[in-house]
Amino acid sequence: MNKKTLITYGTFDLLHTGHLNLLEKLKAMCDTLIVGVSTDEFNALKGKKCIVPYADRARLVKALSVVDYVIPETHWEQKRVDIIKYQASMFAIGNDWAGKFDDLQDIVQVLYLPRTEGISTTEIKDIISKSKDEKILSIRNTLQHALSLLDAVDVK
Ligand code: C2G
Repeated sequence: MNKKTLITYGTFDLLHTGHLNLLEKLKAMCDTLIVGVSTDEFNALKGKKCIVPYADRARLVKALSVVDYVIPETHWEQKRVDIIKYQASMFAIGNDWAGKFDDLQDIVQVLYLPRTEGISTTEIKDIISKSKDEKILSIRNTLQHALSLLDAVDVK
């Protein structure tokens, strides 16, 4: 029985369970899962600024037991070349991209899978930045309280 290869692409910044859910689903559909991880330069083209540099994002994705190979994603147009080079029979990605890669249907089965709700790299970044703002506010309040105590003390 011929081995089925599936290829997908992504940034995978701050790797989280939304990414893992997708990759686990993809691995369940194939024998070999290839993941194209967007390089930092390509992310700049996508208008994305990553927290985690490419080498670490690729290493983390490769460390997942469901991932067989990781390749760099350096430009939009490489998908067609990769699909032929790796003889992939399926291309899959989250449905936030629904319809965007239908042009590949002449050479591969194109699948869009539901995203995991309630988690995203953006939301994680927002939570971190919010907690940082809260910490700064609490330090400022503490200092203001200390200064008001000092003002209240009669300094002779
Ligand atoms: N994803 C998901 N659920 C989430 C977040 C992400 O299923 N809560 C999926 C996305 O749909 C995508 C993959 O995880 O299939 C990687 O997500 P990103 O790192 O955001 O990838 P993206 O920047 O969309 O890059 O050429 C394609 C692009 O490289 C895709």
